[in-house]
Amino acid sequence: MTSSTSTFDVTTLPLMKIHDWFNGPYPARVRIALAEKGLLSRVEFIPVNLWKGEHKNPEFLAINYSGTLPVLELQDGTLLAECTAITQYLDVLDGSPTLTGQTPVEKGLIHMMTKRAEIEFLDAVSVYFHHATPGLGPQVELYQNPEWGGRMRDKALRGMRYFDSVLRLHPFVAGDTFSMADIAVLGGMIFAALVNLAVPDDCEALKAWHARTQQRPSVQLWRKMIDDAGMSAGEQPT
Ligand code: GTS
Repeated sequence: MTSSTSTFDVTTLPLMKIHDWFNGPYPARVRIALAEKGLLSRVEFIPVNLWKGEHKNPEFLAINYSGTLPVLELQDGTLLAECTAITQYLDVLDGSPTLTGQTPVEKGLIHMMTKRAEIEFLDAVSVYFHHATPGLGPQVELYQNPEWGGRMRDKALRGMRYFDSVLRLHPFVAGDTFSMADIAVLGGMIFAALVNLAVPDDCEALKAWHARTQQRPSVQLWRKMIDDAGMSAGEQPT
């Protein structure tokens, strides 16, 4: 992790706010990125309760037009939505990007694989959740299209097979080092577990990569934040 290898003093950074919901799959991506960068102590988390539809309230839509979490708020009022944009910002703060690539080729590959992780896997699981399962409940899910949701479930399974084939070739999603692309696939795995979408048995490389990533201090810190709240990833509060 950058915190242990860099001389950069994170305590010089102004405090940031993250609007999120503590056990959501997309928020997990930014929380893991924060942990990778050793920045968790510089962040105040502002809870936005998805299950109550707070992300669709006019006050929150003024913060993020898309009505999604997470959102990073800087001290000067700058608002950054989209996990990729937030991760990119966090990664260059210390002048030593570890998650988004150093060279032009690394940057290009990581961007491509992150986008693929979203399109082919994570976003597909999310559409399945919102359209073909009860999702966030009838008060929040005002329009559902179960057929579309079912197609996206199949797409997500194809996505798992694609990433399995990628991980048969190299240890991480975008090559030889852990990156933002791995975090995006982790988001997909977190969401898939939440909706009981099992990884096909023959996706051995994907499973082995997943087991390896669970040993990373960043992933363990993310899980601890959820455990400390007494809930599992994505579980609905009572
Ligand atoms: N493209 C966005 C990103 O990368 O940040 C997607 C963000 C997203 O979909 N976030 C989820 C959300 O706000 C949060 S969670 O479901 O993972 O907890 N979903 C609510 C909704 O109604 O779509």
